[in-house]
Amino acid sequence: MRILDLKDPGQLKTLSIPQLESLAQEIRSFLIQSLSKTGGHLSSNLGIVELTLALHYVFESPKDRLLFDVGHQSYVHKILTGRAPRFVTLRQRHGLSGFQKREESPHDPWEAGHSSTSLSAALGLAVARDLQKESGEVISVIGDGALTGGMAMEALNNIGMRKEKVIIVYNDNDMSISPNHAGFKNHLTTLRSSRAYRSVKRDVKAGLEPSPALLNGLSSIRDVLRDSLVDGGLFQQFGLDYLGPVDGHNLPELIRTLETAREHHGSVVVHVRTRKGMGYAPAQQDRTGQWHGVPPFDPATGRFRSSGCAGEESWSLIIADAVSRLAAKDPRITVLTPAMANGSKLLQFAAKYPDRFFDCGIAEEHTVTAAGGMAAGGLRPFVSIYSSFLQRAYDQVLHDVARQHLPVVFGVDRAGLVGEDGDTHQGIYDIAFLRTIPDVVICQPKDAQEAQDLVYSAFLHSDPCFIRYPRGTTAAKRKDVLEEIRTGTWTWFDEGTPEQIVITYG
Ligand SMILES: Cc1ncc(C[n+]2csc(CCOP(=O)(O)OP(=O)(O)O)c2C)c(N)n1
Repeated sequence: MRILDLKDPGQLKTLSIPQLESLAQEIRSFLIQSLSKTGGHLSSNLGIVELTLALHYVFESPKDRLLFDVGHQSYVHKILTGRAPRFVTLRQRHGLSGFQKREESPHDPWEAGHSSTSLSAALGLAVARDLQKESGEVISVIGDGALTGGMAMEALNNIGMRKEKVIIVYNDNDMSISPNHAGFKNHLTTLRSSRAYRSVKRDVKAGLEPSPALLNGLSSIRDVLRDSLVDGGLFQQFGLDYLGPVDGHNLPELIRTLETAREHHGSVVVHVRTRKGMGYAPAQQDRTGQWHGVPPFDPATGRFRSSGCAGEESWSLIIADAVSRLAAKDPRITVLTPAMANGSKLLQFAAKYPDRFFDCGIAEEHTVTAAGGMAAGGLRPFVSIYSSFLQRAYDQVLHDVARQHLPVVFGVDRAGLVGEDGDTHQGIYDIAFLRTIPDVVICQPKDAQEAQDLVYSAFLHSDPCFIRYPRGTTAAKRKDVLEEIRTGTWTWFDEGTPEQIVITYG
């Protein structure tokens, strides 16, 4: 089957497993070729090819509603729902969105861009279905990164106590953008060594003679016990039934398990283990997150085609560097990020000061309040956060930080227009909502020197301070010395004519 001929996911139903497997490989090649020209979210989509095929094979979209949390991993879904020919326009003006979009297709029942919303939305859709006596499954595909978001936890808690059926497909690849620093991973290890698990294991062992055959059997009994006690533990504590873990690249196993979930009465979690970047070596080996969202690249060598200008450096790097330099002299400085260490160029700081670096997961609210706590305890936290994601933490900025006059410095990254990620990611609201909060400073540098001077000045300030800076690069002209910029001061650039005055910032 040619990728460009795929019009409707119903076409998959007649395919055999080997045909589906070969289609999976064709989809991977298509993704690599296409994204090498346009850029986009490569790794997450390579990892979810078989899972998306299995979902469309088992369920009937659009009657059954498929929600992809964040939506950055919905490319395979787009291909299977007739949108492959539009991939040349991916993430361009009037082109194919990089996320699910309701106006783009009846197969997109929900849209996002910000993380951890799909479970709440799925519950809402399930309630609407049941109250209006409609049919169809509601299925949310959510990654281990997105599951670190507080909203997802709130939704799990609520779904677990409701009668409306939601199928939760937990796409576990151990990675957020970069490795997932969430307690989830540890949850598995902790439970594995928990007293309950160890005592069941001991009891099973004690009742059996240790012959090799029995020991093999014992391991599978142990695995079953482990899976029920361990992997599903978290979900079962929320009152949810659990299936898995399933190999996310094994189509027959995936199909069987999803069919069981479809026939299951009540909400159920299907735990799927996938490999981010599967099938393309540079992406599959990446642990830093640079293959999560890529610019155009050479598929043969895996080299990114540079989009930067000579003699320029990224705003994020200039800011992160300045924080790092100040941290060398001031041990009170800590850095927090809600899962954006790579994008905000914090990896060097993390390596240099591991005890003072906090990747809090995709948890903006928690990040801001944790920084508030650090400030109340005498530290000088720097919260690096994308403008668009700071929207999530308005109340934490207002209630937890600003109201208490806590000296938290915010690096508001990707402020202004961001381009390809589209409307969900534009950094265009922060000025409006931060201005409603008393006693905070909002500023924006005009060049690299001013950027590092503003970082220096912000740490001298005793109230919250927000330094906005855009995506992209600026001329790499900065001195070694950092100087204070006082609020209420300005620079004249052009005397001009007395009738015309332009006042601006940044
Ligand atoms: C509120 C919010 N914070 C941060 C992001 C940036 N972001 C996009 S995808 C992603 C990682 C998602 O990880 P996971 O859910 O495990 O999916 P994977 O890419 O690993 O398949 C992050 C942090 C976002 N989209 N929304």
